[in-house]
Amino acid sequence: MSIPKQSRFSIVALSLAALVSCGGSSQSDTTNTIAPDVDLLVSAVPAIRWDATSYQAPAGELKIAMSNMDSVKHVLVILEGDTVVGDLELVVNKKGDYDDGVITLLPGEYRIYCSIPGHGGMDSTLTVS
Ligand SMILES: [Cu+2]
Repeated sequence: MSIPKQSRFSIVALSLAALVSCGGSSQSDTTNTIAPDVDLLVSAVPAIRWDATSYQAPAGELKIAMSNMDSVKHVLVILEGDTVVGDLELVVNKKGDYDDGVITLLPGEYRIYCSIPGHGGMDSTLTVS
């Protein structure tokens, strides 16, 4: 299950509002805040999985981000069938790491896959329309 884009942005907006309203000046650079211009967020979660079995995105130029809630390295690539699409390769080495990149996708069915050996379970569907 993926969180609809609208509500994800609302959550970010609420978090920012909360930060501002408490008057703190210690906003940290190390928080894993998702940039508001990300089109698709994929999280690696414990037991070597993605946080959803299917994702959706609009066709065109996409900014894809990966956050690591797991404790091992992951490398996200986009596959069409068994072939890597474009040159997007997102790498997170440890818990809390974040990476993002841009790829242009035509409408179709893709796979969000982790290329680390033994991580074949990290294989979710990406529907671009
Ligand atoms: Cu992995």
